[in-house]
Amino acid sequence: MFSTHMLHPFLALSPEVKAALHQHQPLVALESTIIAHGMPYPQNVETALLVEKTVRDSGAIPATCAILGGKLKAGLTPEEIEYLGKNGSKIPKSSRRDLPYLVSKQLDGATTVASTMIIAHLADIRIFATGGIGGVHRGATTTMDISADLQELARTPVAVVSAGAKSILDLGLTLEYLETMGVPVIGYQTPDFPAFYTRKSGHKVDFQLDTPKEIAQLLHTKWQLDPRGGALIANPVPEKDQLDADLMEKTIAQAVAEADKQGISGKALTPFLLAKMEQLTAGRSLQTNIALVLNNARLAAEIAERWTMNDER
Ligand code: PSU
Ligand code: MN
Repeated sequence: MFSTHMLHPFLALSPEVKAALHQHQPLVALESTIIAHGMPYPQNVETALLVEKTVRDSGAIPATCAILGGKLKAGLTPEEIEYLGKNGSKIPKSSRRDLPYLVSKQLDGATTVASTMIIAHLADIRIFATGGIGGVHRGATTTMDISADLQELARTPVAVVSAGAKSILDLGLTLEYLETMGVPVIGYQTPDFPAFYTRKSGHKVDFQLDTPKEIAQLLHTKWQLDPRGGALIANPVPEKDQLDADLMEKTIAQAVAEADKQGISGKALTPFLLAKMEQLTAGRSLQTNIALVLNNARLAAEIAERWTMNDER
């Protein structure tokens, strides 16, 4: 029997991802904005390949997503990952609103959490691992800068495993927004919403679950109740890789002030802040970033495995 993902005109699955779907093997979607805009070359490519390896070692098949030549790709070759990483900011960062243009013009794009969720959904992949999601920016009460990632979590049925979100964002408002949009926020083995570089943000999650099995059960139940919308699985950075909270707060304030001074806004803001943070911490934030992405890849693979075991498709 063929599912709809075989028929979508703009979707291009790698042979490995296609085979995994047919054989009902666990799959984990991965994004590419983190490659092209979230980390410097060559660490971005090394990390992307290591994330894929981690997913495999944990028993699932990785499906790194991007737009290449106007195709919505799920599953990239190492050469394609190298291409995205090497060209970095020359590859447009692409969220939901960018897809029609890039696809109709047959261009390339690095996918954010939002657009990776869209591709994952078309490909019938339910679990997605990243570093941090976009959210409500500090100062959003006047700038209205709210990441399209949050709307996507409200409408597209994919579960996103992240280390929370960076406090370059207003995490309180981000959680309020998710509540309004009906998105469950699950803490993995923690009652705290993590702040990316640190295990705690001062905010709580809605629910704590302690095993991949329980998370998979919650997702099944959620999608039986209502097939729309995703969930956010918050997986704190490992203790040993955590950065000092006070130092990070100072650094973030400095980065945000610098963005303000230079008038950076719109889709350029998040990449600007990420690069600034790395510069201000002399690369230490990058090490933490890599560690937490790998940690998320592992958990996502474990959830995907449980998900596939009781998948009634
Ligand atoms: N936050 C990070 N690292 C990232 C991003 C966010 O810590 O790489 C990227 C993700 O791809 C996310 C996007 O989906 O930035 C959000 O951008 P915006 O705020 O413009 O929606
Ligand atoms: Mn924005």
